[in-house]
Order: sequence, then structure tokens, then C-alpha cells
Amino acid sequence: MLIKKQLLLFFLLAISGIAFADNGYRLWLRYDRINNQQVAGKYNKQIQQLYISGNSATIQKAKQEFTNAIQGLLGKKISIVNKLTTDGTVIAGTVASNKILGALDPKELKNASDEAFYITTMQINNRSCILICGNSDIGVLYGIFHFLRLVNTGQDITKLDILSSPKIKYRLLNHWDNLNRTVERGYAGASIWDWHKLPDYIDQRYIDYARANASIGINGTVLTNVNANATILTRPYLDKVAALANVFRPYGIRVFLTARFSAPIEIGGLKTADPLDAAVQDWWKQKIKEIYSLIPDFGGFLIKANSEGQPGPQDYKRNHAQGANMFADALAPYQGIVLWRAFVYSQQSNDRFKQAYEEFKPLDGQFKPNVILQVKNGPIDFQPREPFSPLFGAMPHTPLAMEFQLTQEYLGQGTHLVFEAPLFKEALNADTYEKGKGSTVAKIVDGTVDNFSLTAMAGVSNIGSDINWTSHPFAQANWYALGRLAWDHNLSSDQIAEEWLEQTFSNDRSFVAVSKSIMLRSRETLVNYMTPLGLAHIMYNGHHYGPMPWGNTLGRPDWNPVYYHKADSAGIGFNRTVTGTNALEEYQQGASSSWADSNKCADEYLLWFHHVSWNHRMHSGKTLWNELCFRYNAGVDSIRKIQQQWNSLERFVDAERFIQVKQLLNIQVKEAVWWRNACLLYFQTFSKMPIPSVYEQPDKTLEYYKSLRFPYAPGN
Ligand code: GCW
Repeated sequence: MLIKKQLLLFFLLAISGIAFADNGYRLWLRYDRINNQQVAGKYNKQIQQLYISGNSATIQKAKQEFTNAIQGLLGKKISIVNKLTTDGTVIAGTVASNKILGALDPKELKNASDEAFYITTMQINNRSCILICGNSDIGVLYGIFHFLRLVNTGQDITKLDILSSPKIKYRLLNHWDNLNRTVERGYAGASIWDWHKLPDYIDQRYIDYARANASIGINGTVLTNVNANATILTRPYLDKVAALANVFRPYGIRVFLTARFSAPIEIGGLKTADPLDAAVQDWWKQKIKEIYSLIPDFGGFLIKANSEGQPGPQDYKRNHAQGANMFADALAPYQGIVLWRAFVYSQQSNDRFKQAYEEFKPLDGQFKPNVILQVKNGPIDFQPREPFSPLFGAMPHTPLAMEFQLTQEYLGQGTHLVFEAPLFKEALNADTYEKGKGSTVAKIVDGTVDNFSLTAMAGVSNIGSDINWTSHPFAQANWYALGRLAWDHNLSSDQIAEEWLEQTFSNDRSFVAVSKSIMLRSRETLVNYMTPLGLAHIMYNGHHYGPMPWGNTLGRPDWNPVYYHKADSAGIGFNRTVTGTNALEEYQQGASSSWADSNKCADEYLLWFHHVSWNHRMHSGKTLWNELCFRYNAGVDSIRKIQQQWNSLERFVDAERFIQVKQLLNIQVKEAVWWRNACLLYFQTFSKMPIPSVYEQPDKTLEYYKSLRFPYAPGN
């Protein structure tokens, strides 16, 4: 009897489509069977066979992906044909490779990028067909992935007319992975690059990594940490890099490396790395020639120089442009590019906020055409909220790449559910006013404002060897969002969340509604319990895990949290107006005007730009102190609500991932309370005001919070 009951339960669960376990490895490419009979029935008629032209490795991958996906989604083996014989034929290929697609010859596609695709439906010889047309084989693969996304998310595919072309040319992941397989700021296990076993051992993960990236349009990967190790440029390691490049090539992904500026000394035996020294220049030329002999489509170098102890041109009294241009000259013959990072903060400035602008603005126009300056979204360092970096509105003669951080160094690291698309969108939508109103950061980055065709967007990877790649199941969404936004920054956070959820978890409308709302509120929730009202960088020293607003013991002022909030008995916040460091001056007038007056400045940015009294009147009518208490508590309330909401979703999610997220949310709630209590107790020592009694009162002392130590926090 009991056995019968269990069988029945199994059967019920099976037909309701709830898998017993899902370890998350398949990411958003799960291709589980569509349970909705009506939808599946329609697709079954509309997708009967694949007529795909071309036989490149990329086309082979497209074919494989399509067949696997349809097998999974519809439970049938799709036949591959080479002529049109029935309704429901999916015809895929380039215009040149196939007569039918050639006759179609869509003009808009012709004018679009190499990677663009066009999907349309039409009757051909009385057969209803779906046409997926690319400008190149990789465009065909992107088109196939897009079509599969439509099916995966249950879209109507009866009448399609989609022309899609990436807005950004280089859509990159930046791995901060070291050769010993540790990952700087990595919270998802070890590096996925198994350097020791390469080049002979090709982990299946490399292939699945490439598939996942191609499915969202990522077309480049920087394999190594910007805190670079010259060993990667030695021959044995270049052979390993070449093996990875071979795996990625069919998926349209190029490899890039980080170049350690002092490599000519460290592995080249030279006495100097001076970029104006002929022997140094020649060393790099030879090295680059060697790289291209192994990897003909090598993308180029990402370089962190004269920042946080990394060597650079300034060591030889040369500037960033002179450094970058040396690499640019050597890479140019091979169409390689230099991504030169703008993340610098040497000690000359009176405000770390201003440093990148001070070093780079004077160099605008001095970089070679194949150099792109890679700028973090904000002026400091990937905080939960930052104003956009003023460099985005200040370099009309230099292409600028956007650098976002997917790995959650300052956003709860491995345990907090934070969907970053709203953060990315906030930065992209900000208006720099560089060429008047409407010069958004997105339009600077995509080259439209200053007319650049060299464009790039990068995400610092959150990927590791954990079975589900990103440790937190929801962190996969940040990888996904980066790819989708680099392809099209006009996509909304809402749409990205929705399609990710549908592919990764379930199409069920009630599930999607609740979980999407969780995702869309998650970033503001975190801002509130960590750094509300424009606070920043009050995380623990070094590993950045947990709150440490009291931190003031490190040698450099701008390594200490107290530098960033400047709380004292008079008030709190960093005065960056004319009466302070005047960092506001680095913005165009139109952009800074809304921040300049402490009475008009949006609450979200107040303490970024103003030191205001504890009694300062906020827009809500509350005093600053009361608003601070309100926000910290709102953050905690919100994450508790999210926790409850997730718990209500159990029936929609496989047990494995449900429990993972549940446990992580329990940690997140605890840590939100920790953040709130520690910060309010600390700031209270200056405000000398009570936490209003309507709010939960801290249950531990400030001394307790100060005594906490995490010597082995990950990612450090
Ligand atoms: O955010 C800081 C990190 C460093 C990182 C640096 C950078 C790779 O704490 O770990 O180094 O930024 O972006 O270069």
C-alpha cells in the first residue's frame, strides 16, 4: 500500500514537471520537457525539421544545440534535412549559404553587424517555415539560441520578425583567476581553468561555459586576473591558452589575457619595462607574434597598471597613454586591442573619487585607435550604489568600456540574493550630458555619442568550480544579465529577470510573478541594510565581508571606512561640493546639478556628496538620523519578506535548489540584521540619538560587533 502511494506521488510529481533534484549545472539551458500540452502541441507542429546550411564548426554546434534542445523540450528527435519538404521546417544559415535565405536577403540585416541575425516566419512553396538567417555562421548560432530562448520561455512563434544586432562589439567576461586556481573575489569555488591538466585535458565545463556564453552573446573572455602573473605569457602556458581558445572558437568566443607590465623583466630577462625602450617594445612585439602564431584570433590584453601595487608606465615616468600605446602598436597588425583599466587611485588626490579623472582626463585623445579605456561603473569600487564614474562624460576622444562586477565582492558575496541588472541599468541610464541631454552612459559606451566603433562591456566573472557555477543559484542571473545587456542595453531588468527565471526555474505564472518581484527588489533591499542614503565602502577591511564602519587602522586613509562616511558629532557624509573636495566639478553641469544642493539631492546619493547634520531634513520630512534608522530597518524587513515569499514557492521548485536558496536567505536575513545593528550602533555614537522605539532594537553591543573576526573569509 505504502509503495503504491509512493509510486502515485512520484507519478504526480513527474507529470507536474517538478524534478526531484536539479544541481543547477545546466544554468538557463535546461531544456526540460514542456509540460503545458497546449503549448507543446503547437510547437510540435511548428518545429518539425531543421534545414541548416553550412558545415563550419560553428554550424555543427548550432545543429547540436538545436537537436538537443528540441529533444529535451518536445521529447522528439528532430530530423536534419537539406530541402524543404514539410510544414514546420526551420531553415537556418547565412544569406550566402542557402538559396532560400539568399532570396530573402533582408536589407536591414545586410547593414547590421557581422554577428547579427534575422528570424522570420513565412510560407514557402505552401509550407510554413521559420527562417533564421545570420550575417555569419556565428550570427546563425546566435539566432538559433535566440529562437530556443523563445521556445524555452513559451513565446508564440507563429509570426516572428526579429532583427537583432549587438549594440556593443566586445562583450566580455573578466576572470580574476590566478594560475594556482584561487579566484580573487571569487565565492564559487576554485577557478574553472585547470591549468595543470591543460592543454591535454579538456574539461566538459569549458564546452558548457562556451555554450552558456554564446547563448547570451558573450564573445570574449579574459582568462586571468588583472593582478597579473607573467607566467601566463610563457610558452607552456600559451599552449594551454591556445587549447582553451580552440574550444571557444566555434562559439564565437575569443580569448584575452592580462599582461603584466613588468613581464619583459620577469620572464624576458630585460633590465627595464620602460615602454619607450626599444628592446622592451621589441620584446612585446615578439611575444605578441608568438601568441598569434598559436591563437590567430587572440583578442588582446587587459591591463591594470600603476594601481594597487601593479607595475606600470609611471614607474618609468611615462604616462598611461605611453604605456597603453606600446601594446597597441604591437597588437595592431593582428587586429588585437588593448583594454586599459582606469581603476587607479594613487595617493596624490585629496579624494579617491577624483583620482581616475585626474590621471586620465588630460590624456584624452592620446591613445592609439585600438586602445579602449575600461572604466568601472562608479568612481570608487563596485559599491551597492555609486553615482556613475565622471570619466564617462569626460573623454570624448577616447573609447570607453564599461566594467561591471558580477562577483558580489561588496554585495553580500556568496550568500546574498542580489539581482544586479537594476544596478547595471541605473549606471547605463545615467545622463552624462557630455554632448547635451541624452548622452547617457549607455550611449557613451555603445559609441553613439562620440562615434566610436570600438566598444566594450565587461563583467568581472562570478564563475567558479562549484557544481552550479556561481554558488548562489540566483547569482547565475547576474552572469545572464551581463550578456543580455551587453547585447542590448535597452532590455529592461524586468524582462531579463523574467526570461532568466522561465528558463532556469519554471514558466509557471505564479512562480514567475513572485520570484521576479523578489529579484527586482533585491538590490534596493541590500542597499538599505548595508549602505543606505549614499553611504559607501564601510565593509570590513581586506576581505570586505560584513560591516566595519569603524575601521580606521590601515596605513592609507582611503583604505579605511571612516574616510568614506566621515561621521562626526556634526553629521555624516563626504562633502564633494565646492566647499569640500569639489569632485562634482568632474561632471558636466547638467549631470551634477541635481546633486549639488544638499536640500535637493536625491536621498540615494546624499552622503556621496554632502556632509549633513544628523538633524538634516530629508525629503520624507524625517531627520537624517531617523531616516537612516528607517532605511536600515526597511532593508531588514524587506529581506525577511523575501524570505517568506521564497518559502511560499516550494511547490514550484525542485528540492535541491529550493533548499539551497532557503538556507542562503536564512544567512542573508541574519547578516542584514548584523549590518543594521552594527552600523546603527556605531553611527549612534556620533548622533547621540535613540533608535526610534518603533524599530527592533539591537540585541548585541557595538563591542560585540567590533570583536567579530573572519580571518578566512573567501575570495581575499
Ligand atoms: O575591488 C578591488 C578589489 C581588488 C581588485 C581591484 C581591481 C583585482 O578589492 O581585489 O583587484 O578592485 O579592480 O583591480
